[in-house]
Amino acid sequence: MPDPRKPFYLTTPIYYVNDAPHIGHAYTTVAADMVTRWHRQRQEPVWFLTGTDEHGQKVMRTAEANGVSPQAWADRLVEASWKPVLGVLDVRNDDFIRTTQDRHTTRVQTFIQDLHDKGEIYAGSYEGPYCVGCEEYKLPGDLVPGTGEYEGELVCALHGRPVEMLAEQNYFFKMSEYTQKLLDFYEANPTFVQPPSARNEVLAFVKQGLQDLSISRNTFDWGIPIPWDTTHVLYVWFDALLNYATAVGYGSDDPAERERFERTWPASVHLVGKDILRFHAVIWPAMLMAAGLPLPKQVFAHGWLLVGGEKMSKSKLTGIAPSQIIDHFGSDAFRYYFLRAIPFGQDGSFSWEDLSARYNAELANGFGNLASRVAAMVAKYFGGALPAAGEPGPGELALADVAAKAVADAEDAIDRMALHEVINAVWTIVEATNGYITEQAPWQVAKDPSEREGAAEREGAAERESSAGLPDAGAFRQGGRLATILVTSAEALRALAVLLNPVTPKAAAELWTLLGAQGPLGPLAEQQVSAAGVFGQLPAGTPITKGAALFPRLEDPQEPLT
Ligand code: ME8
Repeated sequence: MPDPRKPFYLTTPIYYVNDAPHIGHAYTTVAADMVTRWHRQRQEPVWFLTGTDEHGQKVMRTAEANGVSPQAWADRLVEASWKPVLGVLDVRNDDFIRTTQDRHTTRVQTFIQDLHDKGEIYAGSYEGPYCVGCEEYKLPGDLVPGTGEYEGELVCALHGRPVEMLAEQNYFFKMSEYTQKLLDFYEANPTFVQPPSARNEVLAFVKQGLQDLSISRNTFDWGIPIPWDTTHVLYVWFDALLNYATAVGYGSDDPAERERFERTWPASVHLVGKDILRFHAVIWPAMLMAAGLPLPKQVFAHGWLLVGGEKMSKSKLTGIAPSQIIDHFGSDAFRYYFLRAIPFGQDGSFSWEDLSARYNAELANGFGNLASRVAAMVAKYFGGALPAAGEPGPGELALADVAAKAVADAEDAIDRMALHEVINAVWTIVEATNGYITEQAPWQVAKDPSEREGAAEREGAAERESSAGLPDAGAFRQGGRLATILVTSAEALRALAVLLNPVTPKAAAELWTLLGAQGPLGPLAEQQVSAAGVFGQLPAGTPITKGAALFPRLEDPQEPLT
């Protein structure tokens, strides 16, 4: 039975299959995974779509260079690289669309025929510089003087390579008619394009006035045929943008699929890199307006991963495969690092040194060690069973306040797509709990004879003297200070497991097991974010186990480079 509520529907770009994924692609995908996992942890219905963009000249030329058909090339790359990387990154997408699938191609034809029938498309001719890297006709202002082997030529600012002059008979979409409609829409929907820097860029671009868009090509055939003139194939971007609608049932003959589209569309967020902002924030809404379909709620453009100060890319040989990092640090550390270290929406530089330093300081020493210490103390003083807490004192109340505030701040930040702020907020619990344990010094409290079982009944200094030192496990008093400190610390860890599940799902699951929380509280996935900060959930007697370190310290962080 499908959930009748409208899902939180989030998409990543569909990636070109001309090459294998690098950490730039992985960055968008793990960000999307964190956001959708967070919404799931809120117990909302969620739909998370990713996939591959397989038509166009870029893919066709790569296939030709490798001596295979574009379809065979795409099949190979999708199966060998693009699908497996999702597992490597620990990503839980609900669907994976390929633009060569029938469900996409037939529905795209329905869309384009509809636009044609509505008088939104006309035949014309176009001549201009085309960048195959961008799959886009360029405006004169988009080109820059080349350097090195391209000295004296004008090149694409993004790819640094010469453009090609194309002159073609094409079909055109009357995009110029949407200039004012789009400006009105942006005005009425101030959060449609985010962050503000992206919004400003889009506003400035559209205010110059839009040109009609060439949407077909007839010099090659690797694309979706135009239904009323099969000598043309559809422009790859028109085809690609439609994936967001076709994947959830747009244009299907099947009533169940049509119902799914009604229920799922419009998308809540299209998450993209800033390189493809205009396609998503200008062309796509104009296409939807022309078809009379609802517009997505938001296009969020994040910044670029830079390596050596430049946008990381395979074509410039700065590409790093996700597995180069994950084989050494693990998928949790990969996700945590990129989502916390780079303010989401801004550019950020990747460096092995920064990654190693954060891994050891924050994940191994800050978080992992906290879990190990608490588990070890419950084992040592209470035989591995969580004791009953006593009345909370000021230290306990302060820590519970930190947790409650962290939840509120993280919830606010996720709705603004400030992913780094979400993690910063959650991390206040890690820091405050480490501080609380240092301050409360449970190992000192354990030396206090009044903490021992039966202490109230015992009499005489001599007896107290004789049993000083470390009593046997299980000999400590339920409801005492030591018990209260450890229960409070375990409650902080419980909150962390829930709140970090979207970011570091493997460590969160291990922590849930370590805390023995499944028995009394049920599966981690079913815990509500909003209740995570409320202390007092783990009952006395919950078995706490000393597991392996969540994030073992790495002694040789440079290893992957050698
Ligand atoms: O543009 N830093 O596909 P693509 C951050 N098929 N993100 C990066 C990045 C970097 N250095 N490099 C790539 C396409 N990305 C089209 C999309 S959607 C209807 C069609 C990420 O394979 C970022 O999300 O070139 C960027 O927008 C996307 O990969 C481009 O992937």
